Amino acid sequence: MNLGIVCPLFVNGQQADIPETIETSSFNPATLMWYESPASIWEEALPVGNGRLGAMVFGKYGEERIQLNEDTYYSGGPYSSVVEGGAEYLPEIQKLIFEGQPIKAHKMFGRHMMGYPVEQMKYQSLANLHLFFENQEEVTDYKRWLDLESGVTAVTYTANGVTFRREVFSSAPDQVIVVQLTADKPGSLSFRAQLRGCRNQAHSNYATDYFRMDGVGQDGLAVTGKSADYLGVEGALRYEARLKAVPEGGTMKVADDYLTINKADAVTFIIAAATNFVNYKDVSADQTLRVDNYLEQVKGKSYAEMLKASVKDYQQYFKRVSLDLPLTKTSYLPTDQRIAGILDNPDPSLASLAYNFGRYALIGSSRPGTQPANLQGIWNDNMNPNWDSKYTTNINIEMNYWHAESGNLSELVEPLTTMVKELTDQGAQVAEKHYGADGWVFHQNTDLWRVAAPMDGPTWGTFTVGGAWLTNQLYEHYLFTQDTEYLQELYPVMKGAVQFFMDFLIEDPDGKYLVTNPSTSPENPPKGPGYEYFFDEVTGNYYFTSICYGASIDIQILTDLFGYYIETASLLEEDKDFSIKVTEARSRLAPPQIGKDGTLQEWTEDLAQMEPNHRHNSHMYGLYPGNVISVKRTPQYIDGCKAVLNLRGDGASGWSRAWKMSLWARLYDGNRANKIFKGYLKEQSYPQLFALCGRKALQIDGTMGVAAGITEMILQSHEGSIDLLPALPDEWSEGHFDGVCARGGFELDMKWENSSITEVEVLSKAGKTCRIDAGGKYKVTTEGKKVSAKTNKDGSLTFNTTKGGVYTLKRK
Ligand code: FUC
Repeated sequence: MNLGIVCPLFVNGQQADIPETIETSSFNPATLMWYESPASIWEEALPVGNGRLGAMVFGKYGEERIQLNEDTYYSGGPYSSVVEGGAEYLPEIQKLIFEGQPIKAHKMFGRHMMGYPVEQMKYQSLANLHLFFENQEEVTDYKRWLDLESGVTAVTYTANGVTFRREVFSSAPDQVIVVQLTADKPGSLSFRAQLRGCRNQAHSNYATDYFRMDGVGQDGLAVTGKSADYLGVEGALRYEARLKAVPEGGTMKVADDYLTINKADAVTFIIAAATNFVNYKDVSADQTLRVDNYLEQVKGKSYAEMLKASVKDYQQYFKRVSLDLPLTKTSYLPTDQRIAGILDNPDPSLASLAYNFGRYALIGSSRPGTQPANLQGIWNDNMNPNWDSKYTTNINIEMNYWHAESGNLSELVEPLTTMVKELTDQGAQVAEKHYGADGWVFHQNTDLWRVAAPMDGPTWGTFTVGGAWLTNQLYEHYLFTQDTEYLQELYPVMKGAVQFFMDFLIEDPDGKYLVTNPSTSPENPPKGPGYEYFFDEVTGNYYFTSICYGASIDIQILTDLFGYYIETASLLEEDKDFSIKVTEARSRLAPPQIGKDGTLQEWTEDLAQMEPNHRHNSHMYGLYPGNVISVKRTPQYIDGCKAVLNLRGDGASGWSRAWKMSLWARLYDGNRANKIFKGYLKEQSYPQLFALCGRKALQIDGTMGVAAGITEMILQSHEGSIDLLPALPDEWSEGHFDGVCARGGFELDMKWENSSITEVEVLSKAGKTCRIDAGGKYKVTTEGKKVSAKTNKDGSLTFNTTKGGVYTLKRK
């Protein structure tokens, strides 16, 4: 079978076109996505991104569309959602909840404790580049692909005897998107280009944005505009996207807002874009000057030079890790066919591709200095995107970063760290004004402007642990890197998060435990006394309420947070007295409980499920991504966890399934995790492996979460040791995983055959003691010399390491 793919490979840094076949098989199905037809909808287009600038490339003939994003282009401007006076209602709300009157409590919370505006700003599409080619109604030999080795997407086809090719990438070093058009016959490139702004759709009542499309000189196009006013927040962003064309041969003309190329041999487009955003409080930059500077910096650079720089930069991240799983014949099919056939045709290597794409998506949407990856990373073509394409933190944004540390992409967590630090600003005001508490608190939604108050309504907005969860997530950065300077930087964030809960926690009605109140187990209505779907006279709508006290997720998140805080305060020798109080409070947090039905309770009270197969797995936080429940340390809860997961089922939204993969992996059931993965591919994945949420929303959390799940199936490190192949599916019987990271500052290269480890190489980045369970007996050496290793009761090995040392484990 000759695939006829002309795939961009890089040999010694040089791009080379090499036709690949399954026989020669240097085309790697774990890093190449390819298709035989263009994207028919935006959700099928192929993404490129440099953390700040994103593009979705349709790969169409006749009329090509390249949709563009800039990561700060949100509606509105600096604003606050803090509302004065809510704190005085808190005791009454708490009382109502303890007395079993959730609907009254819900209404009171809704009227007095919500932030305003009650929703957030939206991330919007910047522009679209359209290319109009004549005589391209029919084409042959069509292929488009995304090469994860280089970060370049391309399309090629033949029309009227000429083979055309376009390549697109988003360069981090040059901060521009580059498009190159070529043809195999000189003088064949004739087309018109237009850069179009995006108008807010009519149903957005609050939108008063504007944009202009213009030609620029003899070789350019521009779109300039202002962000939308929204929910009473004035659009304070100004933006500019500019395209500069560099043709080879032929002629070029700019008239009105079209750029026309006639009979060129090749054309390079450079697209620069910027807004006036400086930070969440400051929009004083000059977007035009920024664009001028970006274009000035690439002046005179050839396409090949820009490509080489971009690929080199991208590969410093991507090449750190490689995962290979068994290839089958199916692995060589176009990616959409591989996905469509996954339930019938074994193709373990598709998991490698999904893993690699999860890393690709993070490299493309979160770089030091950019915004963190939002619900859609940075890719969004809609002026009213699903859930505003912002930051939802009752699962989604945390999930975006689950694979970052193990996936050797530690630096890419920086935007999240910065966001959390910035959230403490309004977060401290919300703590004081809404709760009368010290420290800082953040709920379930935020946007570019870092609002922190309860949002969307009490059913969602009573989630007080969004900031605590994010803080735990950032602590993982320390666990993986052992970077104490980072811990020092994080300490005020951790302390502030703990301070809030030390004030907010309250004794439960029996005076036994400390609990949160109000609380919610995200978006899941309990069934129990007082819990009904109810009619609200104010809005005229039916609602359900999830308001309660002591949702298990809160307690588990706080168990981790307080534990991490106590360890950190001791390590950094800070706040001894406060730390003692936190230790006491931690010991009084309600423990995990098994309910009457044998499941792990979702609430401190043993309430039933209104929706047993709800997509959120909130009370499983402690099993994953948290570290409260584990097979080895708390076996008494494991049957209850399995019962929850069986009740939830293996379906639901993309991110829900991704989460279940990791949960089953932590329960050591790799085959179940693999089954869920395949169902995810089939039902909740777009053809380029972006995840779906439900029926049609593209959401990137599932994409990232799946990469984390695949990792947990092959390597875990939350039990105080590095556990290899803890949940390996039967189908993944052979493989290697190189460059993967574990807690304690270790980086591993591992290889397995017949589902058993054959060889492991451990790089110790922090010089810590290494405890590792590779399943069997191993000889440890470093630089050819034997290392003395202790065999523990559970069969794992412990040996000392030095910083920078490489240790080889060979099966005895
Ligand atoms: C959570 C989920 C929804 C969606 C939204 C962005 O609230 O419950 O399914 O993913 O985030």
